[in-house]
Amino acid sequence: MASGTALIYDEEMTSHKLLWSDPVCDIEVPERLSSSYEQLKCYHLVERCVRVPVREGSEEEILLVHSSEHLEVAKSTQTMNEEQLKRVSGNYDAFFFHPNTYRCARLAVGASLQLVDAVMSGKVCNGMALVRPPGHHSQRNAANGFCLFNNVAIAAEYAKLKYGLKRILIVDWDVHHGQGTQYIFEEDPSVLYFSWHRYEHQEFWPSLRESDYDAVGLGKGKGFNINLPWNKVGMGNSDYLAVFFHVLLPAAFEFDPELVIVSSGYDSGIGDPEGQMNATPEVFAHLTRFLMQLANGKLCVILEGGYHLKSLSESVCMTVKTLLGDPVPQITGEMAPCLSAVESIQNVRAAHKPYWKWLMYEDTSFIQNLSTKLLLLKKADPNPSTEHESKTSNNNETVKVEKFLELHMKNILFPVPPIKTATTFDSKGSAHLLPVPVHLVKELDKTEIKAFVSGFYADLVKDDKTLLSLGSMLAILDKILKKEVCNGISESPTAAVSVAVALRHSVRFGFQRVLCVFVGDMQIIPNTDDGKVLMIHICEKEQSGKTSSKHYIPLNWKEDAEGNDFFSAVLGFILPVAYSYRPDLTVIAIGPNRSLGISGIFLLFTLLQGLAESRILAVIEDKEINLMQSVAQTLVGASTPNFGTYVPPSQEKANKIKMLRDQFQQQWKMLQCSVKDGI
Ligand code: X5A
Ligand code: ZN
Repeated sequence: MASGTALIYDEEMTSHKLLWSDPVCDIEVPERLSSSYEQLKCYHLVERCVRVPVREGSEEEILLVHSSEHLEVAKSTQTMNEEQLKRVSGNYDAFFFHPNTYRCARLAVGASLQLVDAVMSGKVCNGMALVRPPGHHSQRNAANGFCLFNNVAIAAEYAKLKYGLKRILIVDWDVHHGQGTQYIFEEDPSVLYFSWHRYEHQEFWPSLRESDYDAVGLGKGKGFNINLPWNKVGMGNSDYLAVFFHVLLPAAFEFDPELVIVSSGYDSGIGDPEGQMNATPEVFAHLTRFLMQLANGKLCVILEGGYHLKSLSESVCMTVKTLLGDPVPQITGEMAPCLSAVESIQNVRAAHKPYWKWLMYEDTSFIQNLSTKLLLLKKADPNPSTEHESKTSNNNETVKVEKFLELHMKNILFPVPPIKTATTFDSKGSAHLLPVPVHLVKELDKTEIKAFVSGFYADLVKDDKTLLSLGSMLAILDKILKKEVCNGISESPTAAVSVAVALRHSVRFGFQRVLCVFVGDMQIIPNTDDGKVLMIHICEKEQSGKTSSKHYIPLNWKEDAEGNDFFSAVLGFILPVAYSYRPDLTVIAIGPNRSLGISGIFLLFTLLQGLAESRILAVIEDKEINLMQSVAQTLVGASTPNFGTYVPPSQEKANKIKMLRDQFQQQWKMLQCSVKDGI
């Protein structure tokens, strides 16, 4: 499998700049590129990437998307004087030409294609291109919104042509609608275009009717254009994540792309004067991580907007750091989407229901008249979702955000241990099956172990085998708690016992929230009454008498024999609950009689790695020892696991998720994806 992250940057793209005064365009400055690159150097990320040179995109390549008229106009600006440049620029909505603009735009296209080549040839696994001018507003025959050529659209057409790709996903997390990209692909079912954007009921630029959620694509392309309009400013981390859980990710897994391209604008980040949103840089680490789970990890991130230099550069760094495989920081902020976001989510799900299997059994209905609903809700719900305050941005605000980010980044960034995964040698010698970069924890001798476990469930430790296994589990857990490793795997003759001890030990250590996902039959339920442990128990049979605690969630689930239908449970339930909870540590245990196949287990491990700063303890019952190697591979990040093809849940299972959502969404608010459910 390909590894490595490409970084493409060329200073020459800073030579395109505004030569006259224009308050609309003056935010698209060369420093956007140079300061992002400087910050990458600062975090020592540049040296960890594979440097790929830029090239000029050829005329032929530009013509994959644009008209020859458009190309000729652009070309003709190279020799113009300022007055002429100003006149041509005036033909477009929010664009400026400089004599070097054409050259830079060709480099921006070429950089994007170099990235596609590096990823598709297997030279690297993923990468980012820092380019100017941006691309996603640019249309077949027009420059628009600081964009001359549509870099991302050309990259997608190029990938289809050169590599014969049949399915490409474009994720446009820029705060503006990439209407250019929508127009180019709206009839094309081979490109799934997703965009969220500040919309404010069509008040916000470019103020198009076709930016709303009901623009789903045309002709054969119906269902392959997904618009999520933000009708309020101030959207934050939880709103973005909710859209990923309840809209983008299920669609993306069902679509099963062969390549993912991000139209990566950071004007959706905090402090941006255009977006006026509140999402902090680490949210981009999480979004990036999710997208890395698709298309076998083939991910091309191409810069679009982003006008608050500090916010932009920190967010770029979070993205590249994540592409490199570093664990992602804990997400900050209250984990509850706002009402307006939930309304948009509900509407886009309703609009897309006819086109997607994953929405087949969801009862979706459109919601209008937000203000009346809001009143009703406030009366009915003593604890309503929060509404964001609208705020105006000015210079003062920009400086405030700069200072905030300075401190914020210091708080959330943590040193990554040099070794990621810990395990112990076991008697059967299965450790040699594990991938290379694991840390082998020294076995303790019996008296040491006895001292170690004496405080725990002494009555449970009946035999040497259990004692030894607890000893090695605790040794591994200790490495995780001391941050010497990120994660670890231990085998156990009785997973339930190991888990009980692990949870107790972590809470004693001082962890406030430990998430435990237990797969299989479990005899002993540890004492979870202190609320410091949240247990999600995935098992085949209904468990009796354990449902009293609100920190014990039984999920009765038997994966289909034919395929894997666990996606809906993970995306629609487990992840939202886990993100609402924000654990300090995740324990995933595989016990006897597991009701999940290997791909379901992969899915759990991979997606839950985004939480708790990637701290995961895996406990695997020794009968399931054959899982060790694949789980270890997922944990060291050596491979992007293949989850198998998406299988939609049966009606019965869809109903189960729906019921669980209704039952728990007041407590775990990231579950909310419709307003009426919340009442
Ligand atoms: C790429 C991008 C924004 C244009 C805003 C014009 N363009 N008001 O973010
Ligand atoms: Zn933008």
